Amino acid sequence: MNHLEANFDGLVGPTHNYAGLSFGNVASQSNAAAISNPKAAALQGLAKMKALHDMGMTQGVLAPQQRPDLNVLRRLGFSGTDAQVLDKAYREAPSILLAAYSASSMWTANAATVSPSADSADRKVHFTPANLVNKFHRSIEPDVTGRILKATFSDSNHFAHHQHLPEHDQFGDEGAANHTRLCRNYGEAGVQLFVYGRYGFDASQPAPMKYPARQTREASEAVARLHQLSDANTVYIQQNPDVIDQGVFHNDVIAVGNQNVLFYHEQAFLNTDAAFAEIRSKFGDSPLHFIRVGTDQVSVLDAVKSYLFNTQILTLPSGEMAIIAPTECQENPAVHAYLSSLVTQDTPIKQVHYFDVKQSMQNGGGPACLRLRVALSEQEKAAVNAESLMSERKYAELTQWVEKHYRDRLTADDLRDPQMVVESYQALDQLTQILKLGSVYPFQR
Ligand code: SUG
Repeated sequence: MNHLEANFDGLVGPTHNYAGLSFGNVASQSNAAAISNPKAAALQGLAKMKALHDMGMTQGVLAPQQRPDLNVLRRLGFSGTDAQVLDKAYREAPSILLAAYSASSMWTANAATVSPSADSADRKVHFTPANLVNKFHRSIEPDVTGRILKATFSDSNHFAHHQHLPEHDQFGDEGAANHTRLCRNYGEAGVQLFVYGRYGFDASQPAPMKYPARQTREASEAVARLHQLSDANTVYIQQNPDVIDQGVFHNDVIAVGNQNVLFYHEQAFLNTDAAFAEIRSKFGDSPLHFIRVGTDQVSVLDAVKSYLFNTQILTLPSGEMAIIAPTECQENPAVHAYLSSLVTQDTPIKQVHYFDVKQSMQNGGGPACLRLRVALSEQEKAAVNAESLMSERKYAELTQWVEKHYRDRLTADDLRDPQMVVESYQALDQLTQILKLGSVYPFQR
């Protein structure tokens, strides 16, 4: 039976803005208060989805969250009509208002961890939404994420959904941003790499000094248990705390894997040799490519600025691998030189395609942040909500929907406008019809 890896990208929501909410994420902090363009952001994301569809990939789309989240504002004591809630929050606690408006669910690499059926004991595809507890604006995502995932992958014969992990920093979980899977073919059992930034329960272990480590080892272990993975197909690796302190807030900012390729910066991990030996022994006998980028080739600073490792590595229908990179990689001389030479070397990666996702990049989200990978058999793919899959028609519908509902300029001041709530909820209500998701949003219940 044929197996494939689908990418489910997050559709950028109508309230996309730059709020500087993510301490430790350099781009988010340096673009705080910049003027955003939600329409351009959503169209950039859709153009990438459509391009991957046109390359013969299976491409899906995940709906954004309901924003602003007025329920969380009410829970925090802002009362009255919607307009009063917004106005009070704007005047008394603008940072909280910004958090309630964040369109951060676009970065679906953080939506959940997904394990394919080939690795799980019950032969189902497992999903655990990430609790994202390290950042308030993201910690309000997992319930609705769970609903969207259940509506998209609803067939319980094939898909198993878990509740997000308990909401505490000791179980901080950021989903697939710290998880990658190596395998020979998508349908064969593989090795799932869980990369953690620190231990939640053992303060004597190494940890970053300046910026937070969002993912804990204990969270990764819990997800592996829930997904019924065996020791033979899991490897845990600690992220190098020094690179977290240089702005590598998720492992997918410094390493990315696909099938038998692990593309990584030499400073990405702690105890790299031991971890790689374990990967080799669990992977089995066939060729495995560890593509190491040295600091002399690309510095950590350039990797963070260009998002060289926040690229997608795709296996195209021809069997060749391609890198999907942001245009920032083209603009950075060291990174561009590296990528141009990479495709001429003896590795499976033979193509590089550059995409403009600048609206997302300015908040620290590259091509790989925007997608959640789901490896599927043909049968499992047939069980996915068909309206969530990209096609010529779906692309046209979604583009029109964005053109109709989205603003092309948003500042922090605009967020006190009650009309934003009306506009955003109307757009989302229509989206659930386009994607045939049912009532996934609290305002629809
Ligand atoms: O969680 N940025 C996101 C970016 C997530 C990127 N994801 C991966 N690397 N997988 C974050 O830091 C910024 C929001 C703001 O500042 O407006 C933000 O949430």
